[in-house]
Amino acid sequence: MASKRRSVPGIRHYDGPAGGWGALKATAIAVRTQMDTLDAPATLLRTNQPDGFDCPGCAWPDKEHKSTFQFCENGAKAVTWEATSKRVTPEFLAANTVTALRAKSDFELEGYGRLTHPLVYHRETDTLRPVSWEQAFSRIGEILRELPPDAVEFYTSGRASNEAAYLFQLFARELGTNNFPDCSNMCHEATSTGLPRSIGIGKGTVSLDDFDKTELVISIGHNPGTNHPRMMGTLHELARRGVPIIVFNPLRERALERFADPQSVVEMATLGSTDIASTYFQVKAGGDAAALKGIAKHLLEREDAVGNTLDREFIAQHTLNFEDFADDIRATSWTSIEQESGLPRASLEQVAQAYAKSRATIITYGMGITQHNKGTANVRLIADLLLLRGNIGKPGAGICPLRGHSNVQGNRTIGITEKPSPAFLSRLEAVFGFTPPSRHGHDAVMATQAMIAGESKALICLGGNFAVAMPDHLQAFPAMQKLDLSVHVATKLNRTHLLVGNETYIFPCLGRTELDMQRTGRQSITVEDSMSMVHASSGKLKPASPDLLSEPAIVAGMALATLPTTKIDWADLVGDYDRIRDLIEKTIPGFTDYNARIRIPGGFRMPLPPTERIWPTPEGKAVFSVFPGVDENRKGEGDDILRLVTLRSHDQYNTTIYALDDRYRGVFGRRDILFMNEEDMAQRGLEHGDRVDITTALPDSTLRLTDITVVAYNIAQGTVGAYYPEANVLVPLTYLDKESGTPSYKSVPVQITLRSKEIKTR
Ligand SMILES: Nc1nc2c(c(=O)[nH]1)N[C@H]1C(S)=C(S)[C@@H](COP(=O)(O)OP(=O)(O)OC[C@H]3O[C@@H](n4cnc5c(=O)[nH]c(N)nc54)[C@H](O)[C@@H]3O)O[C@H]1N2
Ligand SMILES: Nc1nc2c(c(=O)[nH]1)N[C@H]1C(S)=C(S)[C@@H](COP(=O)(O)OP(=O)(O)OC[C@H]3O[C@@H](n4cnc5c(=O)[nH]c(N)nc54)[C@H](O)[C@@H]3O)O[C@H]1N2
Ligand SMILES: [Mo]
Repeated sequence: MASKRRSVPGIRHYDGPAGGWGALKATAIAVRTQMDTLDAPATLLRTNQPDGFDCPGCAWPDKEHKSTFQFCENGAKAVTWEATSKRVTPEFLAANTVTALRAKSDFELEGYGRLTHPLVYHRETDTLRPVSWEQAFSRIGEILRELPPDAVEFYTSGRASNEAAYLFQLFARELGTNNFPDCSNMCHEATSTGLPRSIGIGKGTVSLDDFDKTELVISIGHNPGTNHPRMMGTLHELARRGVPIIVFNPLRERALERFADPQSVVEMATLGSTDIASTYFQVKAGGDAAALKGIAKHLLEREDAVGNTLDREFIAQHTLNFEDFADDIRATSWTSIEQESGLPRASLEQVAQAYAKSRATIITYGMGITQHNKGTANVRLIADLLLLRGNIGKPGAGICPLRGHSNVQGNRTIGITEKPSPAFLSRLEAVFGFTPPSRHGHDAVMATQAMIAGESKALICLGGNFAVAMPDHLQAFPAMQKLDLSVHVATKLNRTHLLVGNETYIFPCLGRTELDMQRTGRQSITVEDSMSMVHASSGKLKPASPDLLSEPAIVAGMALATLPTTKIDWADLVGDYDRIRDLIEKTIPGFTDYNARIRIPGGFRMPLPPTERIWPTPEGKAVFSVFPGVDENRKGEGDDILRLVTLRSHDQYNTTIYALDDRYRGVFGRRDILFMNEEDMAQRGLEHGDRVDITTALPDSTLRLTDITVVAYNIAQGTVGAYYPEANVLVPLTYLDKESGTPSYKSVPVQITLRSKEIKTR
């Protein structure tokens, strides 16, 4: 950091490691401000235990779910945020109009606490009022029955359990639509779309055991210190064992540099820490394809020169299309690779050499790879690189996409998809006796477009904060307000709920931590983590209010009221979730003995044929993909264009903002900032603390974010960073990966203009 930089309120250099005592302190604050401190220790101790609940924080697995309590700062925040003692009461809602609440931030809205009653929007008074469950369901049924089924959108946020999501898709399909926009469309859709072509399944192939056996980890485009904190324990262990960890990330993320493990008595007592990344490459935003091709290029060069670099036997026996891939890599010039990635050839050669030396390599990746308009190609290039040395289907090796929401992977497995397979649909028909629609439905962007066009008239959200998570709020927000009906199943209030349509219902549901009692007693739900382990989760806390229903009960209530001739015994399913799992077992492969196997602590693993070198592609082999060129549609961009990445702070869970700090990046009490490289600042005559306007630099774009403070930061040249969701106003709805539909949240071309040299005082 430069020495004589002017001081900017809320911006302080953070020098320490990630984790450590800072993490313990942050946990204590989360507990103190949200929970009854008497309940807190017992609740936190039940996180990810065999008889407890699955942490709603992230999808990183646990060793057999029976390890001793794993301390996790952000897991604790997620739990305390749900188990808070604050409540949004009918009195509060009577005293605050929806218009007034809509002016609040998501941070303030969620801060009011848990929802306690089913609510209906009352237009005359502009308030949300309690309504009975029966009345609400029956009115929703009336409206839905009048609409063409394809005018209804069924949104899922990946927290929903397998059971709730399964009922949700049954409801939609019995009604007659495959409109399933879901959070995965904004997240790992590039994985779900890209990997089946490469290896036959749209999921990762590694397990925690593989991390014990690996000789090299390449970590691309994810920030585990914040988003998958329990992964830090694994990386910490690897680093201490001397396993190299090579990082590609435009930002210097502290946890990937240095980490003090709160589980380590020695590090905590001595204020010590461990270096995590053995080498850290600050690739340009969107430059990963070029970097991956550079690594592959050196491997091919080395194979030609000295041999013994590629796994020739594996390639011959298990793959197709190698020659086309190799031709394209040979044809890609080092100049274009260096220019696009922002990394020198020597660095990429160094990675290739480390890779050639390792007998078992894992590549982990996150949103830095998928949220690009070449996201699917990025994912396939990662698979290609692994295939070159036979790194799929052997111990210690494989591909490891870090999933987002704690059950986003499970939601896809049990049928939340706008493009269902004919096999799945015919099983539904055989088991339930109705004919599900086979027309493809809408993903998240298509659903928003249909709402904007006035073609979709109703939106039912199983969790989430749909409009705020989506790009281009200027279009998405008014589209919500044009709907005939919006329904939100939620734990807390957010801005999407308040974008009320003609009629709007908000349904408060039980959270993961809470006791779910039904006809047959205490229920468990099930979830699938990033490593395809399916296990049970059951809460014990007293529900936030006696008027809450479980997610399965709410979905069933709506379905019963909407489908007069339904073929499904909804009440029976809600009374005993084992019955829902029986149906999942009958209609979806991989769930044999579902109910028995989730009763074993730790659960079971979904079948992953590539781990045994069985490739469920049409050709029965793994397939190399060709990604011609290196760029992300940069053609025609001027020199003054920067690439914006939208980021999560350390104090947020997606659109849920726990607090306004981002400790490891040295930001405190504010989010209105733009991280910028000092060279880029100097070129534009900008200083640390200047206030700027950001505009999206695409033809016809008028997208703009004003009065943002520039912060000099260790970020790759050509790349700037701002917080999600505030910066979503800059992301065009149609600027996306055409293959997967994923918005390019991490590569928006922008221009920066000076607004004021005067530092903002707050
Ligand atoms: N505490 C907490 N946990 C979470 C979440 C949360 O918000 N808070 N969200 C959950 C969800 S839904 C998800 S999807 C995951 C998200 O977890 P991550 O995948 O870690 O997502 P992001 O925070 O968006 O960060 C992506 C990282 O990629 C880097 N990056 C940006 N652009 C590029 C690029 O072009 N190339 C490369 N190589 N790197 C790039 C950024 O600098 C950042 O470090 O976490 C899940 N867990
Ligand atoms: N610019 C930009 N935009 C992005 C991203 C980005 O990196 N940059 N990331 C994208 C990604 S990866 C994702 S996954 C999406 C996230 O999109 P969503 O999943 O739609 O958003 P969340 O913020 O996770 O949803 C928060 C809300 O979920 C509700 N909730 C919490 N717990 C529960 C529960 O147990 N049950 C129910 N029914 N509701 C609950 C609460 O009401 C809370 O307000 O955002 C995407 N948008
Ligand atoms: Mo996500």
